[in-house]
Amino acid sequence: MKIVALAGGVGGAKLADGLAQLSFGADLTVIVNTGDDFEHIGLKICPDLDTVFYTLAGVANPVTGWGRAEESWRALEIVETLGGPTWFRLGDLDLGLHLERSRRLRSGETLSQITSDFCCTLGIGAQILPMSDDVVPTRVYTNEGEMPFQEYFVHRQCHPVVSGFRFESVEDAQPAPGVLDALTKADLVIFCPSNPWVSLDPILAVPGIRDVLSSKGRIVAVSPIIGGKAVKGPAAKMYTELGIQPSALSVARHYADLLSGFIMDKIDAELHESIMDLGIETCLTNTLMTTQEDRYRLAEEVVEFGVM
Ligand code: FO1
Repeated sequence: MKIVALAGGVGGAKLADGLAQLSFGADLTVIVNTGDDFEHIGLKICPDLDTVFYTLAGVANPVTGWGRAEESWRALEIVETLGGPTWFRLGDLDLGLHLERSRRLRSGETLSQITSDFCCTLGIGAQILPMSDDVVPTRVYTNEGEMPFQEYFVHRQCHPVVSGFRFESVEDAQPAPGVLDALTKADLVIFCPSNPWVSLDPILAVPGIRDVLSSKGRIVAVSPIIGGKAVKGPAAKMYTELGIQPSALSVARHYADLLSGFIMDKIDAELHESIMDLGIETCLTNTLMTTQEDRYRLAEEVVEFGVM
């Protein structure tokens, strides 16, 4: 069976990891948001791509979810001593990847080629694809003006009041090689539990992707909102500021035109009927992925439900 997962950062990476552990791991393609990518201290940083990559390679930092396990921060200490920017924390091991990727990008290789090579080197069986090789930076509209995503999210810790997002130049972007083909051939497409507005919307905005998805019968989404709260990150604060109730129902409504099924936590059982009223089949289960076993169990349940 061919499965395609659309993923943003930590939540998406965890479910993708569970899917990769299923016996058909080699037939898994993960399409990853690159709207969060930016240039920092002269290097190209691809936070969501790297979170998926490190998680599937089994080397992700278990505390933060992003960056690497057993990290050290000597280089960052020197940057700080020299008066450079340290608000975006790049560890020594992590820096190795950014240096090598930046070098190859400068020599003219594409992000998808480089990602594919890195996956092979680390023995990742699943195919990880950036949504596009083109640069499509997410810009955030706030009460303090428009700003780049990482400036808002990490530097300003989401304090500015957000009123919307735009994905710069997305209309001119092309899906990365393999993206449309994987979606066309997929038996099941899974929207991972990532923030719909900032992690999956950039992917859906790349020309051609939504068109292919519109013609697919089997698309399921896993809610990143459990009991009105985001599992990780400030999604609930964003929702409130955008005038959206932070709930699994809002997530289901957001994707309603594309979904055949929706997986949400048992704690949100009272929303079940409202989601069924949208014409979407729902599955109630434990969606919190605390352990490695949780990832695998949820992945199994999502696939079983999705192909039913
Ligand atoms: N998130 C933070 O909150 N603080 C950081 O210092 C930080 C550094 C960082 C370095 C590499 C990387 O791949 C990710 C990093 N992230 C950091 C996470 C990341 O920027 C966001 O969680 C995503 O962009 C949202 O999905």
